[in-house]
Amino acid sequence: MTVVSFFFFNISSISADMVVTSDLNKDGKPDGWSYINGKSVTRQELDVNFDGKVDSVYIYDENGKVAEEILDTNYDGKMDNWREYQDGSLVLDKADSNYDGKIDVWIYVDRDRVYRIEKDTNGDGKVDSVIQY
Ligand SMILES: [Ca+2]
Ligand SMILES: [Ca+2]
Ligand SMILES: [Ca+2]
Ligand SMILES: [Ca+2]
Repeated sequence: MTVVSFFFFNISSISADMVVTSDLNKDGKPDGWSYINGKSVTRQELDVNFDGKVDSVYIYDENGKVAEEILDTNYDGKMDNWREYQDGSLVLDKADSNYDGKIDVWIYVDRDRVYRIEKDTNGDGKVDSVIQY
């Protein structure tokens, strides 16, 4: 009896917070991972170019809207674009435009309008160019 109840305890804890994988190109290898907490998807990871490395991560808020996107836009295995959303709207787009591992462009958005762009043009990690709209 003890063994059986322990088994059921494990099953319920898995279904409360589980990962569902998908295989979009049907090559037998997973390329999509959905993290589900209760009934809502909290996070999705995708391997868009099917090279075995996750290149797109989507994090969802409690209303099911995208809260954050993390992308590997040149598919080198390192993330280079971070987009933050508030209530489903883009507010900050951070990019590593030269793919050296350091963020060098910050784009601030308010109601679909870019109002500020900051850049680190010499790669020292500090903002040295600001454009304000
Ligand atoms: Ca696949
Ligand atoms: Ca990939
Ligand atoms: Ca990259
Ligand atoms: Ca950079």
